[in-house]
Amino acid sequence: PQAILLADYQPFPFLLDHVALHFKLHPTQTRVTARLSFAPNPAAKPGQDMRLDGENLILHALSLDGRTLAHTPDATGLTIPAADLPDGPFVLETEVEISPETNTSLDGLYMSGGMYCTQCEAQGFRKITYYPDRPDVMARFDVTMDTDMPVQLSNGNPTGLGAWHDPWPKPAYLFALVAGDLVAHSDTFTTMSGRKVALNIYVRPGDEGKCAYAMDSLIRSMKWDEEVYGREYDLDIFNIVAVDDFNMGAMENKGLNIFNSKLVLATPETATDDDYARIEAVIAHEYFHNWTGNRITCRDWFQLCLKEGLTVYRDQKFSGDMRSHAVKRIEDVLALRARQFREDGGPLAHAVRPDSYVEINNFYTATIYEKGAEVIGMLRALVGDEGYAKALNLYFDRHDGQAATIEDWLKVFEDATGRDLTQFKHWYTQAGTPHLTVTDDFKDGLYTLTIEQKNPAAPGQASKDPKVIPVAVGLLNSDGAEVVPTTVLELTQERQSFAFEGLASRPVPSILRGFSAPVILERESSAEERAFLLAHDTDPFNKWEAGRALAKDVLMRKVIAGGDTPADWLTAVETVTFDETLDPAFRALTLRLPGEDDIAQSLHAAGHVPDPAAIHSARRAMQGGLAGHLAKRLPALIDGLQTPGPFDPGAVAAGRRALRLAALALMARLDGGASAQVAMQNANSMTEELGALAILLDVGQGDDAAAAFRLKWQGDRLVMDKWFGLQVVSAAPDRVAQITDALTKDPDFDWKNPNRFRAVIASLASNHAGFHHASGDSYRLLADWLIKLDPVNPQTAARMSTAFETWPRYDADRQALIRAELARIAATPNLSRNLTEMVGRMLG
Ligand code: DPP
Ligand code: ZN
Repeated sequence: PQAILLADYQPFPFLLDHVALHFKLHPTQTRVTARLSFAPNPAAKPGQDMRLDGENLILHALSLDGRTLAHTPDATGLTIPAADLPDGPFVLETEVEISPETNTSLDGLYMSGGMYCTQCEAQGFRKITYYPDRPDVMARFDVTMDTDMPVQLSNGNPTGLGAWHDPWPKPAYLFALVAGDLVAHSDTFTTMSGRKVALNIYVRPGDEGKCAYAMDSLIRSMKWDEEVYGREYDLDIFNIVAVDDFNMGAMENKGLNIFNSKLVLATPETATDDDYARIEAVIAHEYFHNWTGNRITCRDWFQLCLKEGLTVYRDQKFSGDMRSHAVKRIEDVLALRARQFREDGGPLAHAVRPDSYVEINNFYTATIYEKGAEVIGMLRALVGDEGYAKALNLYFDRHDGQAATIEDWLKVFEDATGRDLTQFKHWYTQAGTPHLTVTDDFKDGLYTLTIEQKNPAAPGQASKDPKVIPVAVGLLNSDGAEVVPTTVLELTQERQSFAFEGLASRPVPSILRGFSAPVILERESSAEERAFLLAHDTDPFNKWEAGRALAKDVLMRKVIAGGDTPADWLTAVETVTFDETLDPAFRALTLRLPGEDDIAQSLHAAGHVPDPAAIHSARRAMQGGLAGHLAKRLPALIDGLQTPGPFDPGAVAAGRRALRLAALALMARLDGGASAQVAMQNANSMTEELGALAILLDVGQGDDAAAAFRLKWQGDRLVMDKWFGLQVVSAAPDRVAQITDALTKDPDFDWKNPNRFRAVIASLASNHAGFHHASGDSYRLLADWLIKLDPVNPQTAARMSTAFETWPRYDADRQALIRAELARIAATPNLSRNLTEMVGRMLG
């Protein structure tokens, strides 16, 4: 397949003023009529052919200004030669036939649980009708439909049953249509200018009692975007629909967001605290896209981070405001390191704004999203809050209604603040995670920090210029008092020194506060210094980070050289765990040991070859040592954290549950799971029920509990996804392939449903020691399933293939095993473009 290059961008030769669509819905023979009103684009070279995208369409009629045309489409679209096109405006009309029921790709118009629904980002609209399916072609839409379904939805405002008018010009990827037997959970929102907006969350009958939290999150998001960004909603109605079969988390279609049902439906009995937090975050994310994505969209798909990085940045801040900024930041950085640093350090590394792709769906990645958000956080650190606010206002003023680029985005910051961002742009164009090395010196009251940056090579990018890196630093004296408050140092050279004067004694530096840049910080530091920062740092992120770095040092040393768990770490963790002045959520995070994949990543970076089995046993031994050390104090901690009374999904109560479960997990290492059994029996929330079950499975005492859990939750798809996933995640390394294989033969393993497929097959990859078992059984199993899924749902198959991206870390035997599976996938006949590209990049 041919790569598409950023450098080849050309505007579409025609402007599309208006689109009228009519759908005669039928499971296998839907007819779509499209009336497209075009005019020549003055910004493009005149006299060009018109190329329309179209896939899997049966063309029944084609006419231009009422005259029938006889052009024959090819496999990817339809060309109308310039000679057949008038000089001025014209109307092109098509009628095509499509088959939603047999569309298993969940891309375009498809059916899920008897309802019609759509997913058009990035390029699904071309499976609905012939169209210039690119984000810089923006048009006003009118939609009508013909169906017996009681609920008939599309974008914009309703003008009758199944008739919709969207006044805001939009690209086709934001189109949506839903028709089904649905019920609504409804509310209203009055905007800052006093307009009343109808809000509906549509679900299948029986689920209407599970929408309250999503609705509450939506209302809070709408209010937040008014208060913090001055952005008001712009239609009379905002609809959300929950569907069970969905490739992504959710989709921001104008006025009609479509969500994976797991990110909408929640009750205390069925959803965990993590589910609640994700629902809140994703509802906000999709709503925030209304301005950052929809009103201002992307010129082309290379600019995807323009809307995704910014919208992730916005939803992270929203969640921080709703919950705890410190805890949210720690969680975001944990996820960034686990997913983005992993990606950035392997064969799939790519820039936040890539300059080439084969299949755009392969670029909905942690780099575009999460690193894209980090880049905006850095920009804000460099220009300040006021500069950021000015720049964003200018962005909305200048680009509203446009399809913009990263150049436009940076220009807005330059114009609003006067700052030159030429060097900053490297963050968008260069892949790879920078490494910072810090050394320090103290003499006669002068403290000097010397920071060096190294930008490692990435695929297609060998040498790199230094980046501008905001490094937030604070200094503490030996009593733990802060002598220099947080200061942002701007590292612009490869090696640079920063001086602090007038200090009475050698300070302890707290570097990269708040994780001010997405970099790997390398600094030789003693266990004493880390423990000191864990006890005294005023920056909550770095306080946690000190504890994590300490735990990581201990764990890595244990993997490499074996030996006991040092007492200074045990004491430091104990102090935090029982410090009642600290947020329980923070204490729970401090109790969490670095994950096995994280240790493998760090060992590899330090020049070792990670042994997954050794990492697994060292980590378990360290947990066991911690449990033993805290033994006497655990029961009181567990009892004291009980949360009686009605379930409260808020962050404070969730933090208490998290700490209680962390303590129960340690306790299970001492009592064989007896306390967890009791907790499971008395659980009054899914968080506790599932958490206790995970603990029991982890200590090998969960079989009966898992069977009982299944009986109880058999009828609830979303809860059963959790059940499936947990069996795999908690399986002992030498049993994981066998257990996974058995689960795939379960009658409830509906593998065409992405949530269920992910629950089983993606969990296989997240059981680090089990996935990398020396037998290679798990590698084979994953490859078998990717090959099976690919013809049915290439997007999900390709996404899941990233489990293999870490192969270069491991020993020669494992490398050979993984590469053999990748080669086997690559050799499969008729492999999708999606999976072909992924496997090819991983093989290098
Ligand atoms: N629906 C996905 C998201 O919101 C893609 N835009 O990020
Ligand atoms: Zn998004």
